[in-house]
This record gives sequence, structure tokens and C-alpha cells, in this order.
Amino acid sequence: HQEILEEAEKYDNIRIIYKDAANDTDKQIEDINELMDYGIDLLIVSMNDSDVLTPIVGDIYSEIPVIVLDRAVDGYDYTLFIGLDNYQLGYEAGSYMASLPRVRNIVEITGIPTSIPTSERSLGFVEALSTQAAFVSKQIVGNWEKDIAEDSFYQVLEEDAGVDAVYAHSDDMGFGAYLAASTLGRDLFILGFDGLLGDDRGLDLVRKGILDATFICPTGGKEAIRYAVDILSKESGIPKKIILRTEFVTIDNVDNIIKAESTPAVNNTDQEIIMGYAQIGSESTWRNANSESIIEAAKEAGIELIFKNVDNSLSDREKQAKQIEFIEEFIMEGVDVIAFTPIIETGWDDVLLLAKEAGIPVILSDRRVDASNDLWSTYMGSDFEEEGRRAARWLVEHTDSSEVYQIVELVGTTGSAPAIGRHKGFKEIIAGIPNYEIIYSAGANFEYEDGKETMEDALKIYGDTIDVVYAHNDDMALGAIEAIEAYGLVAGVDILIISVDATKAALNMIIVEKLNCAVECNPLLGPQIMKAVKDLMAGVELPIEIITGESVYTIENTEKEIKIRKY
Ligand code: GYE
Repeated sequence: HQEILEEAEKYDNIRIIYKDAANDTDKQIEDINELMDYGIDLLIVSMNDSDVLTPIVGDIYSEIPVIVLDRAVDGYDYTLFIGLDNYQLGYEAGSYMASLPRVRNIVEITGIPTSIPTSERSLGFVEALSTQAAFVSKQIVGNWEKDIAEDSFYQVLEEDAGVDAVYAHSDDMGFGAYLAASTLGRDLFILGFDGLLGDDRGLDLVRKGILDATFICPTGGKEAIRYAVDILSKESGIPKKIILRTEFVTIDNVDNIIKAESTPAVNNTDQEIIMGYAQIGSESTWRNANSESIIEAAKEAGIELIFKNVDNSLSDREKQAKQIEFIEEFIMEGVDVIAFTPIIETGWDDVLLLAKEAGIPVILSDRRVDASNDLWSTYMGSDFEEEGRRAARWLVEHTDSSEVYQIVELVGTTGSAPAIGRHKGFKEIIAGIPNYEIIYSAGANFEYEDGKETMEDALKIYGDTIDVVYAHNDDMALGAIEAIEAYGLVAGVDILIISVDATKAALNMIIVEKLNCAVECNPLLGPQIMKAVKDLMAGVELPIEIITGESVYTIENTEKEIKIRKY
């Protein structure tokens, strides 16, 4: 709350009307209605109970922009979500606690049961413990409140002498647990969340040894105001989801962290910025639009860009080696910031470490890496699993579930983040429905020719028993359409075609009804990258993930979009 007000003061055209529902869902609904009556232009909401509030927030979103803070809603009915990856945090907490010899019997103190951070922090934690000797002996509800946690935990301790650790979903509740334990003369390991500055707040509690560990969980207040301004001034390229960076704190690093958190960031905004970018080739229409967007945006932002691209005829392995070479050159030249698209997920640790040691921040653009998140500063791009889910949802919703569907999957570059995510998300949706079956799944490199050849192979084996093609990108889908027509079948009718990207060429295919569905993946990342680079240079901490907003295109909504599509 304080952070929101402080940040808002920097703008003279923003007025904040603040309402606090004090953990009461009915009150929060009343508050939201009242705010709407005031005629607010944008709603920032942190939901108490996401089950109840999701549909209400969805309604508001049909009228004004909505920024959901801290606690996610199900689905995508909001303008922008800013928050944490709570599942991941729970998992890290679990792995850490399980690694301590003194921790076995753990009591979990949860936040409000119906809130998403509660369920995700639980889920991640339990998952991490599933292969370990440590276990949760009891789960109690603390409703985010210190006193409730203290009282309920006191009772637990009186009954169970074996408890040796507490996993509390917030520092406040961890503090409550500590008070109960010390009343009974018990010394327990206690981990909490939030890591706020100030007396008797998370960091101070770790320093005093009241809590053994916590995670700094930024509230997103600053980011909410900054993005609210962008949304209201109708800037383009507003992301859909922002995941904030967290930090794990124990007695070992708490002093340094308190010092760092209390000193204001250095602002280098006037300085000239030199950025190196290592691209992965020109395998698709998407990639070309992506490269252009980056080059254009750098020019516009006045950032000096050294853009290096690899020869597209190289193999994936050779491309990666080339990219690593480029990055090493950037480090030698001493650029201010490096951005690159990791062609596959693995194999980046050494070069990332080199950049880190040289003090050069690295932005992951479009694809993720499988490497520790302290080796890079932010990931910017799409939610590939969600894209896969959307493709499968379209299929399930537009076919007769009493029939059998045999699916051919054209997979993108093997081991690349989009290929992994799009496969996983798709499978997740069809997993429970036996009549949707992937009968053939093969890598086709995100390329037109490969897509065509792979489809020819599939047709040779399965012929007209194929019902559906799911291609991880448009280029492969267009190649497949070519192959299907050459085989004598009607694409879009005899075989349903679903692809990802939604480039202009694909949208044209939807209009002529040869492609049934294109899940959007936005390549125009340039402006967002430059914005992040400027923030970085100004000493603003970047979110750990900045996720692009995207739609799904079919015959119903393509006509309008095709006129404004730039790639
Ligand atoms: O979907 C595909 C391209 O990494 C998201 O790469 C990107 C993918 C895109 O070749 O067309």
C-alpha cells in the first residue's frame, strides 16, 4: 500500500483511491462496487478469495483495465497480473528445509485456504518433500494473521512433542509460531515469507534469530503504478504477466541484504547504452519479425545495438556454439547489457557465469534457459505451455468428443523452450480424454520445408486416418498443408490444422479455411526489451519474468485482425 502511494506521487495526473477489505471477501466486493461508482479509470486489486472474486474481476475487466496484484486469478480475464511464482517458492522452501538435518517433523501454517498463494505455496512444498525424509505432520490455518497462528500453533505444540520445524506462509505467522514456541520453551526452525524491511518485520526477524529463513517477496506496488500509467496512456506492448524476482534470506546474508535494501538505487539514465544481441537464425516468419522488431526498437530508444545473427543453414548445435561465441565477444568488448534468444534450453551455464563475473546483466529474450536464475536478470517472452493448452482446448471444444481423433504433432526445434512448453501444455489438456491420441510426433525445426517433409512421412504411414495436425508454428503448418493437398486431402476439412504464432500468412490460411486455429505468439518484443534495458540501467530491479499477452485466432475473429497484423 505504501509503495503504491509513494510511486503514484511521482505522477501528477494519478489519484489513488485506496480501500482495505481487511481479509473480508464480502467487504472487498462492496469496495470494488463503490470504486466503480466513483468512476475509476483503472482497478488494481489484490484478491482475498480468488474463487469468489475471479468472476467479479472478469466483469470489471470488460469495462476498465484491471491489474491483479499478488494473488492470481484463474484464467486470463484481466489486463495484467503482477505477482510471484508461489509454487516455485514453496518448492524451494521444501528443498531447503528437507536438506537440514534438524528438520523432520514440520507443521505448516497456511494463509487463507482459498487464496492462490496459499494453495501454491503448499503444493510446491509438498512436492519438494515427496522424495525426502522430512514431512508435514500437521497443517493449520493461520489466515495470514500472527495472533491466529500463535494460538493454533500453541495448541499443536501442547499435543505434539515431536515438532521441530514450522513452514509458515508469511513472516507474521512465523512470528506468531515463534511466540507460541518460546512460551513453551521450545526452539524450532521457522521459515516464513515476505522479507519486508522495518522493525519486527521479516528481515529484522531473521537478523534477530526469531525466523531462520524468509523469502523477500516484492509486493509489486511500484510496478503496478508504472504499468497503470502505461496502460492508461495506451502504450503498446503491455505484457500479460509479470513475475517478480524473490530472494532467499538467512542469517548468512541478512545484513548485506538489509544494507542493500535500505540504499536507494543508482540512476544512470543519461548514460549511453550499448547492448549486444545474439539471435538464433532466420528459421521462420516469426523470427524475422522478431529480429526486425529488436533492431527497430533499439533505434527508437537510442540504444546502440550490436546485433549478431547466426547462419541459418547451421545445425542447432553449431548455432548454439556460434551464439556462445557472440556472447563471449560481447563480454570482451564490455557492452552494458546482453540479450539473446537461447536456441535450446541447456548448455548456457558457463557463458552466463562469465557474463555474471564481468558484471554484465543478461536478458533472456523469447526463450528460456535451464540454468540457475541468478545467472540472468529477466525472461521476456510467451507462456509456451499456455499456448499448448490453448491449442488443445480449441480442439476439444470444436470436435465431437464421442469420436476418435488421431493427431500428428509437428514439433519445433528439439530441446527448445517453445517446443517443450507447447508439447507439455497440449498433452496436459488431452491427457484425460482417451479419444484424442497423438499417433505421430516428430521434430521439424520450426521450418516450412521440414514441416512439409515430416508431414509427407506421416501421410505415408497413416494416410487418411490422420484427423488433426498440431504444428508448433505456422511455417511448419503451412508446409504440412502443402503436403496434405499434394496427397489429395482437403486441409482444414479432412484434416484439422492447428498452429502457433498467428503470422499474417497463417491468418490468410484461416480466411480460406485451410487452417482452423492459430494460437498467437507475439514476436514484437523489441519495445519491451528496450524498456527493460533502460530500467536496468536506471537501477530498477527487473521482474524475473515478463510474459506477453496473446489471443487465439479462428474463422470467427481473424478478418479484423488481419488488417492490422504487421508480420
Ligand atoms: O514460435 C517459432 C520460431 O521461439 C517463440 O521460434 C519462438 C518460436 C516461434 O521459430 O515460429
